[in-house]
Order: sequence, then structure tokens, then C-alpha cells
Amino acid sequence: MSRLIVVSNRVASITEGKSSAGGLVVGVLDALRETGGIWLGWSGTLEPKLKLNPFSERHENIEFLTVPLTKRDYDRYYRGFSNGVLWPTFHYRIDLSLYTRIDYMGYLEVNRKFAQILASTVEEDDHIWVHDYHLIPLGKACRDLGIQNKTGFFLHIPFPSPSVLRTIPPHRELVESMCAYDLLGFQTDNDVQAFLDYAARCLGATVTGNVVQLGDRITRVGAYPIGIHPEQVKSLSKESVHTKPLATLKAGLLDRKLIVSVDRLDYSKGLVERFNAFEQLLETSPQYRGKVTFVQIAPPSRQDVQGYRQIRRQLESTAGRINGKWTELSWTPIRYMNRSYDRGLLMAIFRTSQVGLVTPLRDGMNLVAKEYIASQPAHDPGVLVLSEFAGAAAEMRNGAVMVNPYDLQGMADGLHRALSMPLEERKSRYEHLMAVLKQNDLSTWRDRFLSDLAA
Ligand code: ADQ
Repeated sequence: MSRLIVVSNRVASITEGKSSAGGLVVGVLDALRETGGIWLGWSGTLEPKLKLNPFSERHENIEFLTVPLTKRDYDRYYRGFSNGVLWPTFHYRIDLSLYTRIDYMGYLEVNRKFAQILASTVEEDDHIWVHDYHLIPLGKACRDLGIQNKTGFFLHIPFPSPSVLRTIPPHRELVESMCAYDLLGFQTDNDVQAFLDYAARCLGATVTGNVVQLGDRITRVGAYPIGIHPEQVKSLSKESVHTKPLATLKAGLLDRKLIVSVDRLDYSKGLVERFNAFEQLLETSPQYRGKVTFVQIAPPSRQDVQGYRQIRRQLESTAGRINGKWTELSWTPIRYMNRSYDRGLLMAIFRTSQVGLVTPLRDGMNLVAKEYIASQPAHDPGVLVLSEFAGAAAEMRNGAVMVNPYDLQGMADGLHRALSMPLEERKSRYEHLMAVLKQNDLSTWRDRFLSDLAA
């Protein structure tokens, strides 16, 4: 019988997948629980020597295989090429990309290492599902070792337009290696189109509909927008709404309206622009002064990668400046919290708020936008204000208030519209969005990808 083998940079611990986990972890665990199988990836630890025999731990029908990286792997593969070149460039921040050939070599080396582990693990009918930008060349590395199993790849982040992609010196080799997969999944049709454009114009591949032929290899390409489990998120938000931390938050708000944002602290999320837009609202709509509080929750991530310390400093100084200017004895306009929270509590904060402000400058999907809607009470829902550059915009543009995160006044207008929206309009937008989320939930995402891979 065919098993599913999932490979991603990090493997969730066995206890994850419940309240603390994000989309990739929940989606992958879900897929594996149903079919049984193997999850291979980095253990998150560093050791002095390269190891090819993974640590194996079985939990019910899933075998977790993890390997440590060396400090050198970490610097070149993870911090260097993955997060110092691919992440910024795929999010259109070529100004932050720092390419070195040595990092790229390290990236290829770790991908070859994962392929070697796969070679000693894989059985004839197994299907392999590779996740995200850390592992783009893994399919090719597998083929080089003679692994002929059905192998698919899903990219969680945007795929950039060819002119941006071409700033990465080994762009051609990278995209050629993507053609070693049988199936390539992207978040949106735009990403699919960007990939097909590159394949046709820069690789000279034959593109027929969503099928790419390079040499004798055929790769199918499709959009598989990742979803959430809306009913589970709803229950979670209801359960946590009566907890002490939430009561404290509400008491501090008095009767003020609440705007909420939750992101990893990352330059792609548009946090500084968002703070400035909130200030613009206070500037141009004086009726909101003292009447609205903006809560931003953003735990630091990737602090040892270039660009991340800078965004943290910039955000702290922007919040400080705005609060310094507008704070009154009984009101602080921006409450900026630099830490991680229990998932249930986050969903309950969403449920309590009037506006969810999700304004990335670029985002593959953005699950917070979906979680925000799923957490709302149907009788009095809050409004989602969404960036047109989030992948989620493709599905949610008809129910959200859409904004351009580069347009401060436009975002302030969007906030005003959301804060003053009549109940009937809020309900009808919410109902539309809930139907969209239910129709394309996390199980649909997984099932569509895996059945196309098997086809
Ligand atoms: P991320 O860039 O991490 O994911 P996102 O899709 O928003 O972004 O997922 C973040 C997850 O972490 C959400 O489930 C959220 O609730 C949770 N989270 C965020 N801040 C938190 C905090 N302070 N405390 C606790 N939990 C927090 C990448 C891509 C996205 C894509 C996903 C899934 O960049 O575009 O949507 O993968 O494919």
C-alpha cells in the first residue's frame, strides 16, 4: 500500500497540531493522520557533525524522522539562502536579499542530504509531498538518486514575477529543479501564472495549459489555496472568550472599539505602514480619538537573519512616536505586544474585536485573515480589512474591505468604513466569507493536492 511521506524544513513535535499550531503543521498532521506515513525534516537542533541516520519516533500511525543540522548548514541553508535570499526575493524585497555562492552551495548540500535520507526510507509506491522554499531542489536531488516515486511540491509563499526572480543568480537552476516534481502547487492563480511565465519565457519549456514539459519530464501545475478548519476555530474562539486574560483586555478597553492585528514580526507583513495608517485615521477622523484602540500582537521571528532586527527597531520607534503624540491619561492608542499567545486566546481576541486589520505588503496566503472571520459571532461580526497583496484576497475580496497597504489614506478610509459599517452589511459580508471558508477548508486543500498527485 502506498504511504505518504511529507518533507518540510521543520517537523512539528508530536504534541503540536492542537492549540498552538499554524497552517502547515495542522494541514500536514491532518493529512498524515488520515493516511498514515512519515514526516521528515530538521529537528530544530544543531550538532557538530553531519548525521544521515534520522532520529525516529512513532506516534500512532505517523513516524517522525528528524535530523539535526550543523552550524554550517544552519548558516548557509537556513539563515543564508532560504531566509536571506529566497524569502525576501519571493516577497519582492530584493533590497534585503544577500546572495552568496557559498550559501547556495550549502542550500543544495542540505537538500541532497534530505534526498539521501529519503532514498533509504522510501518504498516503491510511496508518494512524497515536499513543502516550501527551503526544499525547492529536493525533487531534483531525489531523481538524481534514482527515486522515481510520485513527488509533489507545495510553495506556501508567493512565486514572484520572472523579472524579480531573475535577480537570484541561480534562478534558472532553481526553476529547472522544480520541473523534477510531478505536481507543483501554489497558493493562487497569480503564482501559477508567474511560474508558467518563467517556464515558458526563461526556461524555454513547452507550456500547454497547466502542464509544463521540460525535456522528457512533465510537470502539472495548479493553485491549491490553503484553508483552515473554520468550525474548529469558531469553537476555540468561543471557549476562550470567558478566560481571565480576555476579561482583563476588555476591562482595559472600557467601551472603546478594538482593531486587532496578529502577525509574525516580519518585514513582509506591512506593520510599519499599518501603524502609520492608524495614525492617519486619528489625524483625519477626530471622532475616533480616545474611542478606538489598536492591538498589534507580533512575536519576533528569525532574529538572527538580516533585516529582522531592523524592522523590530523601526516598529518600536513608530509605536513610541504615535503613542507619545496621541496618548491621553485614560487612553493609549496602540498596544503593541511583542510575544506569542495561546491560539485560543488569539481567536477570542478576534471575536471580541470590531476590525481585523490584515495588511501584508506580500503574503502567500495569510491564515490570520481566515481565522479572523471564523472567530466572529454570527449575530454581531467584526469586519476584515485586507491587503490586496495577501494571497487570501483572491478568495476573500468580496467580503472584506480591500486596501492597498502602500496607500496610507486609503487604509485609514478602509478602517473608517469598517468601524462605521452597519450591522446588516457586516452580517452579509460575514456570511459570504464563512461560506467561502467552509467550501475550501484545510481538508479540501490536502485532498485536492494529494488526489491530483496520485492521478
Ligand atoms: P506565515 O508567514 O507564518 O505562514 P500566516 O499564514 O499568517 O503566516 O500563519 C501564521 C499562523 O501563526 C496563524 O495560524 C496565526 O494564528 C499564528 N500566529 C501568528 N502570530 C501569533 C502569535 N503572536 N501567537 C500565536 N500564534 C500566532 C506561511 C506563509 C503564509 C501562508 C502560511 C500557510 O507566509 O502566507 O498562509 O505559510 O501556507
